[in-house]
Amino acid sequence: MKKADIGLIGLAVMGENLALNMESKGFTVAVFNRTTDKVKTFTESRAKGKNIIGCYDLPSLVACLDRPRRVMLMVKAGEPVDALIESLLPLLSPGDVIIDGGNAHFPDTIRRTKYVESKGLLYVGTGVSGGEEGALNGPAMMPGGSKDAWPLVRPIFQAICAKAPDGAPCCDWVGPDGAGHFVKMVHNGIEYGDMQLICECYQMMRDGLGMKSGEIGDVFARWNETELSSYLIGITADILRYKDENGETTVEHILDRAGQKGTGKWTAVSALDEGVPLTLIGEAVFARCLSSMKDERVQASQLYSRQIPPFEGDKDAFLEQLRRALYAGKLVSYAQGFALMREAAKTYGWTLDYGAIADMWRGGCIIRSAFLGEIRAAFRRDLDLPNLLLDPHFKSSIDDALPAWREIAAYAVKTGVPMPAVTSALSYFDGYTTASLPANLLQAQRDYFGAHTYERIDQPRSVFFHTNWTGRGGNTAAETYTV
Ligand code: NBP
Repeated sequence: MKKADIGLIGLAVMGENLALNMESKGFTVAVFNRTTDKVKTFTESRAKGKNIIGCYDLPSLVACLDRPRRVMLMVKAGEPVDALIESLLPLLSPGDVIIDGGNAHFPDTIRRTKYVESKGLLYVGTGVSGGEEGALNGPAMMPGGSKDAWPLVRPIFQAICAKAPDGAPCCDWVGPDGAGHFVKMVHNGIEYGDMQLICECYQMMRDGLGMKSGEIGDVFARWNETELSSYLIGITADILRYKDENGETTVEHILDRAGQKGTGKWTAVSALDEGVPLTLIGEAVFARCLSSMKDERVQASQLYSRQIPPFEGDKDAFLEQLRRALYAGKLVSYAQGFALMREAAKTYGWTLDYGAIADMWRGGCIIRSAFLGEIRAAFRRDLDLPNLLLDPHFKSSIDDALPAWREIAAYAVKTGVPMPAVTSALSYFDGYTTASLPANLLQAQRDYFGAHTYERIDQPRSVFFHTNWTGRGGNTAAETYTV
């Protein structure tokens, strides 16, 4: 019997669809699932008649595989991955590859790569984005881990992944150990930001302009024809126009409590660890937390009841301003996300190709958009660009959008329509583009109460001074360090 090209463990939504995708590209896939009924169901239904071999225990799965063996895990992230690695290690041989395609937290992938390599095997932690449909028809894939594994997994990954509009595979080697899962985590953080920005525009149209869902859907459909063209804007238009069997708009019946699985939070925590201002994604995570406090919000809304004033003005002109504010907010979000990757790359010793990352995200994944082509171009112009806001193309985009962005932020603040991502993005922009911030006063405060010292503008950097502000303190300064 022909041996399988790859083994796939975990037949939930992602695993099943990835197995079918691999098979459709000519690979033979051996599959296993902890609850073995699912193997039977799968092989007797969707996988019936295909080159998919159902296995009912791990030794049988491993025995089916061509060497060097490739085993991909598509199971719940966390402890199940460690448990499966432990079970697989005695069954595999040096040179075989274990691949984790789930949403692992990147420090786990760093640890697992070291561990699996210490046993003589190779390890790949790959981000897979695109949900159910992507898994079946072509996801974006962000692999990292043992570099020697790349030639072994590349033919399969680049066959099954999405292709960008110019045909380029949306999968390339990202870097060592946890680099792939880190980039996938930032992708998910950016996804949180994009979704939040879109939702804020929806709320402004609904509550600020008094528009109905279908009409708002039409606006998003029109925006999808502009530089905002993206998967998320497209599905937003579909959702807002979707009606149930009673002719009612489904979105209006959905409870406004957002769920989250943690990748946005990880991105924000990583930004705090790296000292990178990632305000937009942070706001997006907190906006989900705030939304989940439904009962408290209802109570507070009664205590602080307010009427959003009816909109008076040129609605079309306002909508165009809103579109520009969304674009500008999105640009800030990506600028912050790429800045985070740059800092993390230094911390973890990765060499990341930011143009290639933007390239990989152009197809298959949830944040796919025309905009990513512009980001790729910016990094092709300047490989070492520290922040997308410094790129000449994006500078002119921001110049175009800025008056509208300020109008929308001001209108939101004045009328009480919450737009935390749009407004905090503007605050970040204003801070980032201000040469002199009030941190001179802040340093003085720190020195006053804690003798934390300060640098002077008339002295070289890293020379520290302390003032005895009250005349009562001594001249001893605290250690100078940044945490
Ligand atoms: P889930 O994340 O819902 O995981 C279910 C799978 O994990 C089932 O096959 C289940 O087996 C298996 N599993 C669990 Br739970 N505990 C296990 C254990 N201790 N040992 C072995 N298997 C175990 O599935 P999913 O939504 O297909 O996602 C798979 C991975 O891909 C996750 O890491 C997820 O975060 C990631 N991901 C998901 C999406 C998406 O859109 N759903 C997108 C991108 C990435 P059982 O049948 O026996 O319970």
